[in-house]
Amino acid sequence: MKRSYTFIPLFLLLCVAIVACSNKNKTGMDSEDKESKTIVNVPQFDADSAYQYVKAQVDFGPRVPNTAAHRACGDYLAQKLEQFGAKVYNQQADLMAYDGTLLKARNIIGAYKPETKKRIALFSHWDSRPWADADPDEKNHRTPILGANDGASGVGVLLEIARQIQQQQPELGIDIILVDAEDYGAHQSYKGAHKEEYWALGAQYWAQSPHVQGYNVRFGILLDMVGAKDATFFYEGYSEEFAKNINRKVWNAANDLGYGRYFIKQQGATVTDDHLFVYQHARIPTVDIIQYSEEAGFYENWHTVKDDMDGIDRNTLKAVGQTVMEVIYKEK
Ligand code: AHN
Ligand code: ZN
Repeated sequence: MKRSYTFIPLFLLLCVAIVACSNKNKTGMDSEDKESKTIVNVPQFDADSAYQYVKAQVDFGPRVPNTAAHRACGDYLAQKLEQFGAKVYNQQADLMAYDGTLLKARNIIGAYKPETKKRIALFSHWDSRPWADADPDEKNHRTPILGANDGASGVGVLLEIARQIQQQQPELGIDIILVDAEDYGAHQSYKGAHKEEYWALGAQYWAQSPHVQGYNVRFGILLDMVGAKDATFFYEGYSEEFAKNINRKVWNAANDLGYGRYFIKQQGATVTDDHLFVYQHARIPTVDIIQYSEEAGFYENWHTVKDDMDGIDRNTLKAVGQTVMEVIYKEK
């Protein structure tokens, strides 16, 4: 008699377990999860959130190296990456500009899953240009720019991606690399040679001495001027040369998501930008998502005093942010 009391609950438990298992098999969830690894839920990029991160940077004023606004914004960016759970590295360096000015530069790196070998790097420059030397009004040619699109837009998208990563980690390790002193290239009026190496000083420094020894990643994606209304992004020339397959990967992802009106599958300009030096010095194949059109060239308010928040459109931030998330979460 005593034995039957223990036998009955055990028998019932076994029945429940069998039913549970057979139900799971009927839904197909078990086998699907194991067999087709391409099924990943990519989180939804929040464009309102990204917009706020763009605005927060612009609210500091022009982020020109050696200014208080630049220092304060650098602290803000490092603090946000920290808050979003990244391991944060600060690279401080004195970098010589084309005119001999020593720039107190700071690259800010936020690393997710720092111990993982399989990695992707996402880049954007966080400084803004010291002069609006492409402004239609010559009186503005010595005025620093707000760089809402040229600078803050890419960083705003990356901060939102950092926030998303904290909530749901992709399989690969992700490095968010905010480079400084991209936009200190020679003033338009400069009479000397206009060298490529005058641009992207922070990226050149990082690529020659990365934040960790033996650093390597599969590929990189650079965001530059990714916030303007109706922006178009073409295959950039150096990206085609050094990272053609990554260009296809990103543009295919964008088109699959329905962002084909932004991501045009045709070659556009060749642009001296951070990704060139990342490839040259660190051999990391990196593509540049940068606004360009055959009719208008770069962003219409590029290097003018009008590169402010009025030019920032949430729809473009969404197209770029969701596309980058699609790429990084689907990578195995
Ligand atoms: C040149 O004008 C050669 N390169 C521009 C790179 C850049 C500046 N991107 C944003 N601002
Ligand atoms: Zn610029």
